[in-house]
Amino acid sequence: MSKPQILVFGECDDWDLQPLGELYELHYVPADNSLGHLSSETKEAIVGIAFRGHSQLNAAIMDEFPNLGVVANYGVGYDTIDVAHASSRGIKVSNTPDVLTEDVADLAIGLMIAQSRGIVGASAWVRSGEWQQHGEYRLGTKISGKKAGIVGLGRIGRAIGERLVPFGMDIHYYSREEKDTPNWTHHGDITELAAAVDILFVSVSGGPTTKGIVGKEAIEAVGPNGLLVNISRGTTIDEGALLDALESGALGAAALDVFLSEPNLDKRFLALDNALLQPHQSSGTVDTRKAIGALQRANLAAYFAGEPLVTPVN
Ligand code: 8YV
Repeated sequence: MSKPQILVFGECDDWDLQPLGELYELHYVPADNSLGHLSSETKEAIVGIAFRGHSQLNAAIMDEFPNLGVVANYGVGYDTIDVAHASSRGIKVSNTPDVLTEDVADLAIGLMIAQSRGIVGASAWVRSGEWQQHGEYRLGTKISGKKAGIVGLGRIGRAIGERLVPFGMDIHYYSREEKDTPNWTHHGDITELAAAVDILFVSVSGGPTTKGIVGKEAIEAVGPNGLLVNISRGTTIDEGALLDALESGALGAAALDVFLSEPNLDKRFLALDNALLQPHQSSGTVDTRKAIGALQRANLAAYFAGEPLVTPVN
């Protein structure tokens, strides 16, 4: 029997391509996301998409494939996929929750410590010989015992909170509804949360409902001695207001893994010495990336076996 034909959209590690190729006939999308190289026969034959990355998988792209039945996303966030359109066409969509929660939360904690203690700049201080020439590096900010706020208490937000407990931190969070927590303080307003804490973590999922949810007022409420950590999506913060506040000192510091127009981030970020910048790598460990790929394949396998998806989105 011939293999089902699927489109590999975005980069794919060899350890994922190999098992995918055993089960499916693979077609590829080049880096510019163009589809012009695919003949109309191929487009008709494609029944699934293994999707990865942060470009748009919109209605127009889906409609190039009349027999598309499944989109298996590599990642927990599916803000770039038009799920409503997929549902309207009966296309099933899956994501990869849980398997990356720990890595993302680990990086959030790493960013907090690295930025508060100047770890990246201090390393450069040693390498450049400035330690010998000028002595001690600038002093950092203590984090243990401080107040931390988490915007969004889903899987990742909760995992961040759990990691903050051993630091003796007083934990506050924003979510629409109050959640069951070990004495963490709920706020129904993000600016109020930001004003109550020293460090603000942003961990809501992306998409239209959270666009700019952390606005100018909230950013400024974190304050000149505060730290803002974003491991969610660039869209969740008003990026212009964030840049203004970092430039003026209205916000003390930021540690950011995500940006609005990544990887072509706003050049203003590059001139800031109070911003620690990361290349959207919070799930970027070999262990976790292999687990994400395995879950993506498990969803494809379930679809082609006629079974319910393992981690369905719609
Ligand atoms: C992806 C992510 O795994 O899961 C998500 O939503 O943002 C990432 O951790 C990564 O970007 C691969 O595309």
